[in-house]
Amino acid sequence: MQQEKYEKSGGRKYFLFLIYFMVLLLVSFCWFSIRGNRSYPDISILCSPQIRTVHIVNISQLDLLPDLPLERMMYEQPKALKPLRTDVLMVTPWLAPIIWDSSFNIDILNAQFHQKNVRIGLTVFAIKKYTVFLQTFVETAEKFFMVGHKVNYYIFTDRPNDMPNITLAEGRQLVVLKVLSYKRWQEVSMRRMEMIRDYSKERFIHEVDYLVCVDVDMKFSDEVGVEILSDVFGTLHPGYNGGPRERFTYERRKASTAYIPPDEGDFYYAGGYFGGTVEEVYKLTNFCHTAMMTDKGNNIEAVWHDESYLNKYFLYHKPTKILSQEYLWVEGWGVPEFLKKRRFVALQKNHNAIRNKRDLDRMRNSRMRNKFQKY
Ligand code: 5GW
Ligand code: MN
Repeated sequence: MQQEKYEKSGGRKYFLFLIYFMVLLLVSFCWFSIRGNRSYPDISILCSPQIRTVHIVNISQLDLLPDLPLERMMYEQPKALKPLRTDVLMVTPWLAPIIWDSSFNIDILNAQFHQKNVRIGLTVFAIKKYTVFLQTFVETAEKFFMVGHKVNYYIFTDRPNDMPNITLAEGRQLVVLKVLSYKRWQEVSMRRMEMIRDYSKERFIHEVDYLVCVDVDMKFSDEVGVEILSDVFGTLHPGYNGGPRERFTYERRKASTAYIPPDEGDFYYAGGYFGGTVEEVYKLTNFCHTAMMTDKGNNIEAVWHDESYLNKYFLYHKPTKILSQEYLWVEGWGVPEFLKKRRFVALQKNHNAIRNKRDLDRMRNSRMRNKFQKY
């Protein structure tokens, strides 16, 4: 009896299990078929775009780089075994070119820079009586500076009303930036670094690609074009042509941030002519201004002011291009054999008319006079 009961209940259990299994099978079949049906349209939609998506993901930035070939040009073939000049150094030990006449083809360079639609800012300071230099400066720049390119003149002055009215060529504009003047002439000269830095951040970075920062007591007398442009460039001071580094008038007091030891230094760079991309000029001017402020806090001022700090900067941040003395000469000086062009020359200043009596007393040890005597 018990055996029979057992068998009966075992049979029922088996039957129930079978039904349970069938239901499970049916439910999972329905589930999969519904899911399957639902996913079909998804797959068909995704299928072809998926292929495209995969394709887009595989495109690299490198595939999107524009190809900008130059047009056919006729010019003299460069010769690998024939140096263009042998009388001057044309490249630094860190392979930065030094720009001398007949070392470049301006047509090739113009074509390259026109393609980039380059915009150049020329900064100049005319504080107090130095506004007298503006007319000649801008007029000669119109004739010789970056002709055919986009140029913004940035004139920093405390006397905006002194700005002469000059008609500019197309693509060029003049921006007058009103700034405060400083009592000491050294400060007038040095604070240029701070102002160029601040305006680079605020304005220049949005308006131009390169900055060229120069003295105003100057005139252009030959072409100055895109051959000068590079990430960061300095200019050989006209007072030094290859003298030994220990004779350069670098700052020699260790207490100054501008200090350069006698066994270091490449060239003596002029304070009145440097430039580069806005980013690089920002870094340079920020360094110089910060170093000046550190020194000021320690009651020390470098011997040739902004020029000393610039020379310190270039010692450990090598310029990517160097302009020869063609780009910074002095009116009335003789013309040495190596100087084929005088593109930008310092005017002989009538010191009495331009500078204050008090300034003149302090200028007895004038930096230009001192340096010029050494030439
Ligand atoms: C005034 C007195 C002595 C020295 C400089 C100034 C002075 C310079 C000034 O009264 N106003 C002024 O705008 N500057 C700016 O600083 C000019 O842009 C000037 O070109 C620059 C450097 O001064 P320089 O040109 O007299 O300096 P050096 O070394 O070329 O003789
Ligand atoms: Mn000057």
